[in-house]
Amino acid sequence: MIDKINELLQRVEEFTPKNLAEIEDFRIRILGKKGELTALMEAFKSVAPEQKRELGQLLNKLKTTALERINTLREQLQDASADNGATINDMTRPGSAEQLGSRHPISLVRNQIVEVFSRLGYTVADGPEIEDDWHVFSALNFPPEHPARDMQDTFFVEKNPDILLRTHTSSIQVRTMERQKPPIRVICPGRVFRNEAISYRAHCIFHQIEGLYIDEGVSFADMKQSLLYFAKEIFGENAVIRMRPSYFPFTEPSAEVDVSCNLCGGKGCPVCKGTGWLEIMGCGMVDPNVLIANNIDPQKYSGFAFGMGVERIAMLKYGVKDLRLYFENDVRFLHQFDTAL
Ligand code: 2NL
Repeated sequence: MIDKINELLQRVEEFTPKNLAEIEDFRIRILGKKGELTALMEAFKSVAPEQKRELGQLLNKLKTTALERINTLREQLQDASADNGATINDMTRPGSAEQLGSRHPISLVRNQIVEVFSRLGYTVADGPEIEDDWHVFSALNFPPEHPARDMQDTFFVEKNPDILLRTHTSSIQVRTMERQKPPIRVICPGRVFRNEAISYRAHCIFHQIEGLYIDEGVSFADMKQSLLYFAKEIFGENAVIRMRPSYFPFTEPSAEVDVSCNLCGGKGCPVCKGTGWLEIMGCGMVDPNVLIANNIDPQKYSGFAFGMGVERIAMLKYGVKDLRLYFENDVRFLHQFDTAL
């Protein structure tokens, strides 16, 4: 009887079924009313008392092993196939499709903006996020007491007043002017950092794109025409722009650029607050002090520069009302941009 039990145990352990039906057959043959284990249990009743202990333990082991093996094999087969007829080794079964991710809306809009300017002959430049005072402020004509240099607005690294997280991507243009003589035509996308309270319209980390064009005889009219082309490419061919006088330390004269509201066609709506206009960027003619600080002769060269927030452009383009959505990475939000561009 011991031999019979061991032989059955071995068969249970080596059993490799092709489908669920084979498992059921096997179960009936072993554990069914007329099954082999049931017969052994019957025979156990009449073994000699001194053998009962050993044989009883063996039979119990056989029974639990058989039940466990049948259950595991069943689960394996059910996992591998939804239909009962499939086999474990069917290499022709189609794989389960991975859900594809999508580009983040900020990347989509950044790429689109960069692409528009590359058509105008701009090349893309990059630079470090941890910067020094010179590249972020001093080379850009920020006076020593300018409020942007304050701890309140700028993140400093380990309280060192010379090492900071860039607050705008202009530092990339400064590094470009170090490397390259005019003509210069660069577009600089990147993350920037400001010590601001987070709200629906502000975040302490956001994305900017700045552009710089320096050559002989570059005029305000060149800037206006380039930015109008940009606005039409991003907001549609019916877009028009207007410029309002403004102030930046690094440009003179400076302007704020508005585009006609694409949602109401200029009639006035909640997004443009009834004005028909949306503010999209700041711009201006590069201040001669900036040219001098970067070893460019202002008598020979002139240039224009502009800067915009990518989150802001993306909000206006898609009617997103809360900038925080861009940072939460909720796939229900992100997947809406699958086919946007
Ligand atoms: C805005 C305004 C602006 C610039 C950025 C710039 C860079 C250099 C020289 C001169 Cl190297 N100007 N950048 C100029 C005007 C406006 O950004 O509202 N940005 C979000």
